[in-house]
Amino acid sequence: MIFLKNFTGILWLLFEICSLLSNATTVSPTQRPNIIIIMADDLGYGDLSGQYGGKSKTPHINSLAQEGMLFTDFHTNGPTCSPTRASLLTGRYPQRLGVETPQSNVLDLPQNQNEITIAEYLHKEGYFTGIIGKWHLGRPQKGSPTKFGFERFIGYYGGDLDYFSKIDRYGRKDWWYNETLLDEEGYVTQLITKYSVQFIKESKNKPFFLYVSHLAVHFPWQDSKDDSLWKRQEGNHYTLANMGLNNKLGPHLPNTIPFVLAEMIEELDESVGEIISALHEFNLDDHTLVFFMSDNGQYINYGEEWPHVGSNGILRGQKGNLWEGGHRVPAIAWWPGKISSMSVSNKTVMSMDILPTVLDLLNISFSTKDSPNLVDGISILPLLLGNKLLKPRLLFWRTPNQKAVRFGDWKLVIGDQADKPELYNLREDIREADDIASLFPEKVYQLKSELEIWEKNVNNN
Ligand SMILES: [Ca+2]
Repeated sequence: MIFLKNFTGILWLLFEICSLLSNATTVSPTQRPNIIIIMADDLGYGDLSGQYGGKSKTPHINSLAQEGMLFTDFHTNGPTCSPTRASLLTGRYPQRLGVETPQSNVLDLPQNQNEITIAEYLHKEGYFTGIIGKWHLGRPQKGSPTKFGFERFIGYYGGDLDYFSKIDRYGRKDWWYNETLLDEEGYVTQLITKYSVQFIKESKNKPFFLYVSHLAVHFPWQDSKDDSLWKRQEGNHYTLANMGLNNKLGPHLPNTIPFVLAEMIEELDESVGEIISALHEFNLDDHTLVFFMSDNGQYINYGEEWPHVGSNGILRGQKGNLWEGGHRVPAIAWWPGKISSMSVSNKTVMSMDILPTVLDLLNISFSTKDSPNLVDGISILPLLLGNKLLKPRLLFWRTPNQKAVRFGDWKLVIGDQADKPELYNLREDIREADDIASLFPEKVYQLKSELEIWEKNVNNN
């Protein structure tokens, strides 16, 4: 009997071990990983050095890529700030939230009352949640991050900010601690870094979700040493003509990154380095998943005054449009011991995939406050943890000026002339230089039909 009892015990033990091994990606409540999203603003596909081939010095971001997974085919849901940020936080197409352009009120719109942000999901699970930096999804007080799951918000509500005076484009002070205006000296990139590290330090004994939402490298282009130069002043209204920074972005030489932008990128890189150092210092590196990404493509030029801003590498187009340069961006996932180092993924991933991935990791079901809803993104956890294939899927983009649909290597872009869609095969023509629509009328018809179905679907939601 004793033998049988022990034998049963051993079998049970083996069963438990097998269960644990088969559920290696399932996370127990006591081992829940921290989640950090580091979002750069307007950082282009060709702005970083290393694998992305840019001219700036980005050793820390390059290390992040070497220790984790670098994506060559990562896309933002919009070619501008707010649409991408809305999709990142909700896992849904920004069109479902009624946002296709940069705008101040998104999550606080009446139609979006049922949306649940990634911060709300994680806060409910006991995570300490914070956003440090740019929000751009609502205005105080009704549209504050603290109304959407973030316990701490240190940053700004608008689309951009003077890096020193903290004045927005409308001449308003816009630097806050939750709903209270802060009057604080300092260069914004460095302040975001300081508060992010502080947040990590404070929460090192409990799981946390930290959204580090950088101003860098959005205009007005100012590097940390330019304290004495032009600054926005309270009460002045900064229009499209002067939202940049005089002519100090230069030298405006083709195929180089302007000095000021290079400095800004290097400051961003320093920030990533300090955040990773903090994780090492507090022994959090082996249970923290870090996503680094940009929110849209870079400006190649910003009108005639700034003819050479940044780089989208060999991609066509820039911020605001739906050729690849507008929405294919740098992205890296990092989790030592879980994500294989030196991985490079050419799988197509979108910003709306982050929320379903995190929910998958924590075994949380997607839901809404009081009605059935749709998650548009997919979990890329199998890709992150095993470099497995993702199912082929249709992907869509839309702005007031353009629409695009992608399936595999094929991409259809429809612009002002709706009767003349452009068709590209991205595997053979990543520059989108050869419109082959006339050679593949059936492919054009098929993708256009899928786009129409999608538009009807998102317009009704
Ligand atoms: Ca942006």
